[in-house]
Amino acid sequence: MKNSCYSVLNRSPEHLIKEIILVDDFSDHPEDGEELSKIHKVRVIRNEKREGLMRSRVRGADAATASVLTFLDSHCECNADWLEPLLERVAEDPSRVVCPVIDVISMDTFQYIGASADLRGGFDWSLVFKWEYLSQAERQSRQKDPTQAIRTPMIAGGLFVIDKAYFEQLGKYDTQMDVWGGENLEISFRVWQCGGSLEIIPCSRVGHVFRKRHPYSFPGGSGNVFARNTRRAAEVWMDDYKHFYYNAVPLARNIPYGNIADRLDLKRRLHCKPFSWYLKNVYPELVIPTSEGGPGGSLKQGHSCLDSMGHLLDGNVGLYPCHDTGGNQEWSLTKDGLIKHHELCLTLPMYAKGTTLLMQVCDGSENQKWRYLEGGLIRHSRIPVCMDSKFHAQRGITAEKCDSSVESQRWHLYNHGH
Ligand SMILES: [Mn+2]
Repeated sequence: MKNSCYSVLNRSPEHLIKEIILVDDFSDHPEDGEELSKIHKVRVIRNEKREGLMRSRVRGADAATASVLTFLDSHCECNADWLEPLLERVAEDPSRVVCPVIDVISMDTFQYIGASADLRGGFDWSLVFKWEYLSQAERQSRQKDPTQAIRTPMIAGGLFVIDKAYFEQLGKYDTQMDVWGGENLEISFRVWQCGGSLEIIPCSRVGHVFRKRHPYSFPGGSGNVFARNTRRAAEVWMDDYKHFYYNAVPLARNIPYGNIADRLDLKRRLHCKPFSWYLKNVYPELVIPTSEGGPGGSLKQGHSCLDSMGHLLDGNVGLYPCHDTGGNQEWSLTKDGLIKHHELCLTLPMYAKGTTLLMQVCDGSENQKWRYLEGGLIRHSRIPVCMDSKFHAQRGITAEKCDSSVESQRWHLYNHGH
């Protein structure tokens, strides 16, 4: 902590640092803060109770008097000349939110390990952050000019510079998120969709100590807090694409995420673009699971999967323990509502409840059109019947009156390779 402060003070031009605000999130050792507040330019703010990262950061930002904010974690070491390239980008255009390259400081030995600058931040449909290599074309262009900014769909989290007025105009952080996690996702969607941009500036490097585990416990378990925060981000920013997240993380469907009316209001007020715009313009590499020709998937109920049982044309289908290797369990739900097993489509041969579904040649007829609903129901597009497995042992999968409380009608779409 002390070293973090000294690295900021010693490796930045004096006139560019107005103050260092440390937020003590109700730690067990208030005397540490008192000690740190003796350092030149350091101001310590102590929370009255444990607030978590988002509310603490907003509190620190509100207390800041400079016109540009630099967020850092307490376990960082700023490298030589780290600050100027970041401030320059923001001075040129205050809607840029910029990050340094994050080098790795070993948790065990404190060894400083330089990270590749050919990386950017991305994610898959589980909405977990990951580093990914730049495309061939981007790497080549970087070889010509290694100083150029790298556009990134997502920021890793803690370390970035943002114009203070822009941070406020954009709605700071979602202060109803708890503890930690998911806030980087939320701010990344928000910046891009509401007219800003996110960049990694390769001329700036800051070391960060990566912990193997969290230093404190999460109330309700870390998975639940993470899912709650992530749900808040998905519900506000992802429009209908949130269903791909729920398909990838079915448990998240049951986690209450609180009230998001304020955030939706903010989104309207700022005239933010839809998630489809973000996918098309910022992150076209993220594969949409149901697109035609995409990787096949499976339809799961607990540990069982929808299975062709080796039947062919005009055969029925059943449930079988999932083996996750495709084959008879490979299904894709296409954009136009077909449920395909290779060239066959799951068909409702008669418009009557209790009818057994059959695999027939895909012909685009209405008997083959389905809709995947929130909660996992798969409803026929014309009549209110849903795919049900309750008679699978006797008759195969049948179409029954839709009822979201029935386990045998709830299906989770999994996509291989994601
Ligand atoms: Mn950290």
